[in-house]
Amino acid sequence: MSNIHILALAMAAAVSFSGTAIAQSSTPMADMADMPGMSKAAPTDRGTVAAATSDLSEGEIRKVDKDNRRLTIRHGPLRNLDMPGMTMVFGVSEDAMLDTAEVGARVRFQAEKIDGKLVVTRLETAD
Ligand SMILES: [Cu+2]
Repeated sequence: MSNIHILALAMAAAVSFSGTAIAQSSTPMADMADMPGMSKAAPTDRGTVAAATSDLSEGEIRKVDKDNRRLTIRHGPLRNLDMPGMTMVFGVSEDAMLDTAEVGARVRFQAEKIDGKLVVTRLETAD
């Protein structure tokens, strides 16, 4: 009885896994389709997303949490993450960022999703 139960759960997990894989694999495909000559076919700003990953986003430091290695940043739109402006908490890729960041400071930064978490991977003060 319980073996059947476990099998059913495993199958359900396998199905949701493959669903995830399909969803993820569609992203690089979409990027590959973004060739310069195709911009008329896709008149959104999707075509600039790849280029924008090297662009830094604007933000203002709202909180520095050294104990938990987190920064709260009020940020403008994050084009690489398809995120509108908001105030939110980020992890940091380097501890030095926690020293660079001062509450109230204007910054330029890059955030990336790493292992499902949003992490600041570049941080510069913007004065
Ligand atoms: Cu956000």
